Amino acid sequence: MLSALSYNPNMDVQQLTKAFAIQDKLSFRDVGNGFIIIAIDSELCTASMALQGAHVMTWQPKGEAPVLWLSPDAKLEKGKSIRGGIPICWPWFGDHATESTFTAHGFARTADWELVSTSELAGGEIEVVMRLLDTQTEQWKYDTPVAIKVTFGRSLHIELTTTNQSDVPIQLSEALHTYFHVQDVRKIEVQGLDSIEYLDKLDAYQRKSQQGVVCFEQEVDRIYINQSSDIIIQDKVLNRNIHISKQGSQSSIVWNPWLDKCKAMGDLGADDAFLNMVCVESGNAADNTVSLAAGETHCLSVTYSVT
Ligand code: TA6
Repeated sequence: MLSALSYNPNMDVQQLTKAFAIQDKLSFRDVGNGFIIIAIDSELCTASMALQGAHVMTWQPKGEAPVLWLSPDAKLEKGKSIRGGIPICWPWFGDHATESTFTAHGFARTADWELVSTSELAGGEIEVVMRLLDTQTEQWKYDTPVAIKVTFGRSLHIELTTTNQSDVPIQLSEALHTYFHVQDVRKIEVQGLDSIEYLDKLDAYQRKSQQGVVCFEQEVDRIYINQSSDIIIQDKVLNRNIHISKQGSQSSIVWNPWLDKCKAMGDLGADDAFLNMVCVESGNAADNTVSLAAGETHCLSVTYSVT
């Protein structure tokens, strides 16, 4: 049942403000042509989130450098995916398993999600709940509503919940495709993947085993499988660790485009933008595709924190 306050894609900033704003903490902005974002500024953090795709764009705990990376050339336009932040790859990760013409990483990240609720929690965190109820498109014929709950505080907590309301089992692959800000990708280590098997996208998806920490001296594009433990991004220049702790996720994808792909993609902001970002994505992909029985619910959740 839709609550009276559910956002529909036609609500304007004034209507959203009346229904969902939190004085001095959460406001709405139309950044052009009806592309509306949520702006958060609390005692704990600043953040922003696009209604399209329920896309967290920025998150910065007070007193910290930004934790997420957002391209200065990110397109904030209807129907275009946003380069950076946390794109939601759903209901498939990467290229569609059988249809090469289908949108890479699924359609959730450019869909019009509904805003269900905003609230301030006892500890000062700001919680935003959004959902995508109408999931049946020409690329996906199943009734599988998906909801996201984001808790913005000194840590960032995200829950992505899919319910299979169809009467047949579905195959779901997904990822929170998170772009993290680093000072120099050549001077970081991604820890926690030692001895984990991965599919190397840059080598015909050959199966390999990670030796020690992940370092970056060239393009990296790997799907680590059967992997559920915590990951740390150690930034030796910013002298900080970004902690990634997840539930309901058996895969982690590690990606940096490096120079040639960064230039070719053209929306990362500068030829050397790859130096300031790394993707460590928590999801279920490849061997870890989730088979969801009729009526079953699946939740992928992750918490980011900085020390
Ligand atoms: O997660 C890594 C990856 O699949 C890369 O292969 C690259 O395609 C990246 O995602 C970005 O994809 P996008 O569709 O957002 O340009």
